[in-house]
Amino acid sequence: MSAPMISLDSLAPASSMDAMLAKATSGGCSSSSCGSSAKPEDMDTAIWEKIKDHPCYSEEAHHYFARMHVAVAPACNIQCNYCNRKYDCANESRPGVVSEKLTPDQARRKVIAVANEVPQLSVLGIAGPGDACYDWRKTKATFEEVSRDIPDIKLCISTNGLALPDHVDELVEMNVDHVTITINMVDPEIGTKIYPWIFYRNRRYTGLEASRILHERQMLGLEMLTARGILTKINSVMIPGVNDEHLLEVNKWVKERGAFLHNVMPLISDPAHGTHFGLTGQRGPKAMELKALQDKLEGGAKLMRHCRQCRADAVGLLGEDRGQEFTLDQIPDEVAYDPAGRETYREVVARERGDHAAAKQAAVNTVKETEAAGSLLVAVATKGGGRINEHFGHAREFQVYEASPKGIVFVGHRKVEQYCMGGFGEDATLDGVIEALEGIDVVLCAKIGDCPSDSLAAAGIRATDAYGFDYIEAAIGALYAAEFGLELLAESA
Ligand code: CLF
Ligand code: SF4
Repeated sequence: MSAPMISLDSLAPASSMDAMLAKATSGGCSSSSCGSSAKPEDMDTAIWEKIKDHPCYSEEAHHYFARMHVAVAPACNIQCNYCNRKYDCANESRPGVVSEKLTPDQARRKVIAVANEVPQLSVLGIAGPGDACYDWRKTKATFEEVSRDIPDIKLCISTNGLALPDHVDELVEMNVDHVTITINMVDPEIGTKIYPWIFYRNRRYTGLEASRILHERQMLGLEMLTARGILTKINSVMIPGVNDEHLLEVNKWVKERGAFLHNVMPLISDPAHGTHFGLTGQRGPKAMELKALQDKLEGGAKLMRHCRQCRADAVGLLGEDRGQEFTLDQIPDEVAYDPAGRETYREVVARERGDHAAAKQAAVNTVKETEAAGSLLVAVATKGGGRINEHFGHAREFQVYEASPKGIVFVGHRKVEQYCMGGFGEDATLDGVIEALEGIDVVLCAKIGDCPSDSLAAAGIRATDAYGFDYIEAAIGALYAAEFGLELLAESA
């Protein structure tokens, strides 16, 4: 199989089309033959136009495009048992203190600075650290200010839904066409185990009444958004023993009300975060428990499986966080938007993703044609661009794909501590990486040494760098065909 050596990640700093194309075509790329559209055949064109550059709403887009969050909305109107207000909103973030809360003008300057430096940027999201709809004045001002300078940036919000119905008309006016609602229950009895109180119409409610109001407002908000053609994503936090099985019911309800995606995220629970669940010993699900629930949900509302539970001030591709490069002290008082980098990047991506789509389709066909009965769980080290382009020891996460007679699908990711620092690997870190790769059959990466490869093998996980820089699905297709009899699997490194 040919292995064109492109990393779109490496294209990012190049500012001209010529420079980006020169990098893209080095190593034997054949991209010029392909069209710019990778639209799935079964998707409506209008919907594809809305999601094709949104890294959360399209799994395919998340290989190419970045989002940034601005932490302009610190106030919240409910209490979730998995949240400590000193930390990011768990609607959209892993627990970790937001570095800086921003005013709308500071947010505007930060977005422009990021857009000038990160050509992958396509979406501006407001995901707290409180609730974007409750802290509405600042959310609205931020969107209005940024849209004036960067009219083509997509606007996206995340909310608990309580205040959402009050702002749907303004969301339409502002052209916000992606809204996430966190819905953890459709049975208020279960809600009492997750929400101790809400604050609604100047009154505090507790117990069953609080959960009933929240539930009704969430359903109303979802129905209003669907009626206006805004794409909705439902986030649900999977809390073992509380709402895990109940999320099957949630999935049915939100599908009936027009949700575009359902994103089931694992509870992150740690006593150090100071949350009710953390302090009372409520555990989060293991990776394979999450996958089992997601597998059960297949066939209902379409699932998002590539969520990274971002911080409320995250910047970059979903698997990375470049927030520390854009703290306020590094941003000038006056900053002007230069669209050249983003425009050029999009042109290069349009060509690259056409090639990627063709390679993916060929690989899926290969897998289906083998008529094998088995499945393979494959963990991939990647820096983006849809390719196997990260060294095993440098990976901070692995993307997980399942190959089976149904095709090749992205089924999740596993976060790990970087194993190799400054040329040396720590055994203890490697043990943690191997633990995180529980259930994985094969690891694909751009490079791996004998030591980690042997340790993985001892744990029953094969690893190879034989497909380095290939498209992910193309490599998995070849691997699957080899596994089930067509060719011998490439030798481990
Ligand atoms: Fe941000 Fe959320 Fe918009 Fe994406 S994140 S507001 S929809 S731009 Fe995305 Fe991050 Fe998951 Fe959220 S990976 S936590 S789903
Ligand atoms: Fe925390 Fe978000 Fe829940 Fe509010 S909605 S309590 S900020 S997790």
